[in-house]
Amino acid sequence: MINTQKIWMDGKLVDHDDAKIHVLSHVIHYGSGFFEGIRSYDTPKGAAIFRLDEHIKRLFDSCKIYRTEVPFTEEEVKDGIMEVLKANNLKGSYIRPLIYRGYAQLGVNPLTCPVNVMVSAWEWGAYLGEEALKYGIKAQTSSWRRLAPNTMPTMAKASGNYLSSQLIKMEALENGYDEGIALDYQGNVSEGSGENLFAIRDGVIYTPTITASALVGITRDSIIKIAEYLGYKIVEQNIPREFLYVADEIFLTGTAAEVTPVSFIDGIKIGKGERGPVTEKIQDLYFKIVRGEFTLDENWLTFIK
Ligand code: PPE
Repeated sequence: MINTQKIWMDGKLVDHDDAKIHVLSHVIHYGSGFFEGIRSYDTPKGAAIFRLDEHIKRLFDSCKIYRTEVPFTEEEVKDGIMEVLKANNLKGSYIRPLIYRGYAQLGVNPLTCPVNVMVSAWEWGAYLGEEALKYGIKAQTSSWRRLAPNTMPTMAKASGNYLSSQLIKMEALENGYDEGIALDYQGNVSEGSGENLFAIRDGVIYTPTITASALVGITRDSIIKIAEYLGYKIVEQNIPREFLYVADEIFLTGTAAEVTPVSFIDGIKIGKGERGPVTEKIQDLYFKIVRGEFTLDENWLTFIK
């Protein structure tokens, strides 16, 4: 069970055990939910949420793509997040807001169902384990492709999209890997089941464009800015699968995964098969920034009032 006490549901804090929805809710049957994963960190100036504004904007963008009118403003959802963090006495946490189609009717058309909003938060450590942050993970190229354009929009962080991620993740675990990396519909590198990907070769940092069915990751954006600050050249382009094998370093990024090195792909050693020096430099600065020990952009941290 998730260790949290108070959950915000449609504007009110409710106890963990009472935070329930009806089994006939549209979202359960048809995946009609839109969510975010956000982290807060304990900083020297108190607890702060990393890139809150960008996460809430993406949440509302996801809703807009699916013609979902949210009965709360962005500010109200942000206030809800603050309330949840305070009510649960959280400093470092993982925050999960979800906007979903609730219960009225069944049938594919979501427009007949109400739009509900919930926010929960809890302590969540390293996504792929503490060791992974230091030594890297073993990944496989997934046999599952990411969603093709004109099928389901990958700019929306929609619950239904995560059926694709589940197939990628289960296959990787079943085959003894930590994570799966999916190709897009054309066979170029897309992303991990819950992370964007970066590959380094000869000092240049490459990442797939968002047209390769990758989520518009907020950590991805932060890493691009951090890498530029550190003086690296960053290139967003199509990346063929085999480029990964000959890369000097690879790492995955995400709110949950933070900056996780990849040491092997499909059994092939990447670089020296450990966290590389560029990855370490970027990872270091990322952690300093989220923990409030270094400021690259003062708007990136929202302190808990
Ligand atoms: N791609 C996918 C498919 C994805 O789910 C995430 C986040 C990212 C890229 C990175 O996006 P960002 O967090 O904005 O940098 N995945 C979230 C959910 C993970 C989960 O297991 O749940 C997350 O990291 O919070």
